[in-house]
Amino acid sequence: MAKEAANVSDTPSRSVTGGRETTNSFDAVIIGAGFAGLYMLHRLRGLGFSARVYEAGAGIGGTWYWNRYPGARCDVESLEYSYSFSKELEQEWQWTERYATQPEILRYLSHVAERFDLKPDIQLQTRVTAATFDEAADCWTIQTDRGDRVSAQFCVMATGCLSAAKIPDYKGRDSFHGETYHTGHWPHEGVDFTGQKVAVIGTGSSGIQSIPIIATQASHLFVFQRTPNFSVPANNAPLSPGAKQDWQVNSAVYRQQARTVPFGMLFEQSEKSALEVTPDERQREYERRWQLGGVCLLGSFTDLIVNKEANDTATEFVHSKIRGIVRDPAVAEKLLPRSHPIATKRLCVDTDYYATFNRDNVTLVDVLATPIEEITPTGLRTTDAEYTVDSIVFATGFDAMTGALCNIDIRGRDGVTLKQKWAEGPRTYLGIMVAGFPNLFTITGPGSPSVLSNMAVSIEQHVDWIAHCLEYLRQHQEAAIEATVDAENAWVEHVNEVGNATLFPLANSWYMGANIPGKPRVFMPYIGGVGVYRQKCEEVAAKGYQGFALSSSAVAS
Ligand code: N01
Repeated sequence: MAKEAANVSDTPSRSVTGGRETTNSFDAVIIGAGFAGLYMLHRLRGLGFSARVYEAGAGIGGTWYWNRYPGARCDVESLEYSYSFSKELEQEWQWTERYATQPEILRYLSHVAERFDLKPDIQLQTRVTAATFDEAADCWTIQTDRGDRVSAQFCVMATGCLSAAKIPDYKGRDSFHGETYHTGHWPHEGVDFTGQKVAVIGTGSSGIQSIPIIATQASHLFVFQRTPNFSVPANNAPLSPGAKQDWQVNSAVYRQQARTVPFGMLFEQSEKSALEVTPDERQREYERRWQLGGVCLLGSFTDLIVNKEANDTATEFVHSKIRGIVRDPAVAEKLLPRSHPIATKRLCVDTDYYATFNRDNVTLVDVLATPIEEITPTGLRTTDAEYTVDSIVFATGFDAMTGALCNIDIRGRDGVTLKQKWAEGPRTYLGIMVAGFPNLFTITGPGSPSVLSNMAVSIEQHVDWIAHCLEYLRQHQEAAIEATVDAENAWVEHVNEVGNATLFPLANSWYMGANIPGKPRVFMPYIGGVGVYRQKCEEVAAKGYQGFALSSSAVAS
């Protein structure tokens, strides 16, 4: 690290093990080597900070390393779902499809890691188990499951919002004699379901992407659906040479737009209310966007996520589409989402999802009407019937946004754990820092747009903000930065106020923590919009990190 960086760290102590030089002190430890961790490492190294990345996986890629289920691909257009920090990287990388597959995204991230020589500072197959703040030294002690114990002035959580996979605690769960899989921990060698009877539990994005493909392999597929979900067609296709060229020429303009629009995505946003146009006009607009494919349906009108009556018009439209695609009216009826407004759970983007229920080898099981009672040695038993299967796929989601953070024993001031601090729901300032946890940063943490945005855009914004912050501390010879309780309280109140002005709280979604029994019901992301949020973060920094306490001594007040 740069010597002039006063208070940033002492000279790291070094030792040599097995011919490899090791050190036990860094300016920053970064946890996770996905989109966020890779870019954070690149930025910090560029500024002369020493950094070590710990990654639980045997390879880099984060969510794209783990989620290898059939059909896994991005639901943000690949050109937009990529880093913007390097013009050269952007010019040399060629996406092949409108929505990139998981293998292609993983290849991209490997290319980034190679191109920027990131691997020497990444330790794979190492799970961070604990991070403890040392108040006397203003630094973090980080421990791993491989026995590492290192200190770092800054600890950056790049652990992802959807990385703590969740399998429901069914009675008899371990008694099943066949194979079980979770979409978020898919075997790297792949799974061939040919000739098998398969159960898929869950119809969120992962289920909706994998079901059409598993259906083409399985002798019979049983889809266990608790909540019918809204899905729109991807209309995926190879990227045309024209689209690629347009992006190469205009990417700077597009990137800048993405940083300012509400969701960080470039789909067209209408300026009209759904209620101010005629039913015909509304229908035409929804139809146009359905044909375009992807989440652009959400931009049809301004009020879809704030006005139930407006939202109902989009719901009706999708219902009519489902009825048009699914031939059996009874099955179509079961697939109609009615319990939540459209978009208040993540809008899914699919290829042939609803049409899959026209196949003879696919059965939809409504487990809201007939819940799963137990997993048996041969399959599943609902209150209505017994299903014999060879494999069970859990597409049952994640302990989102807080799970990966709280799974690590993170202790801030006075030994208080993050889990204790967040017992009633996550509390952060700007979604980046937490009062009582100095020098700990949470990339796309709860209270930031994160999962409601193009993650690539939000990750870059957080990483850049953190990098500037560390530079500022170095320049001003400050040792610690910590969110004040007042600023945190005001931010949490703001996040809640903005969230409560929308329809999101009406859904039992993972955004609300509703998918985890006992988790507090709090709307966790910030729905104020990517552009607005960025401006707020920039203002805070421009005002000398307003709402944060900076200290050059051991203890921040
Ligand atoms: O998980 P989910 P996911 N009994 O939580 C059901 C991102 N992602 O992995 O709705 C029966 O959405 C549950 O039912 P219910 C994206 O942000 C992106 O699919 O709780 N069913 C639901 O149907 C996404 O939102 C991409 O009633 C149970 C399903 O399991 C997020 O990851 C691709 C159950 C879980 O759906 C998570 O998606 C994939 C139980 N006990 C994921 N417990 C793309 O980029 C849960 N369920 C395209």
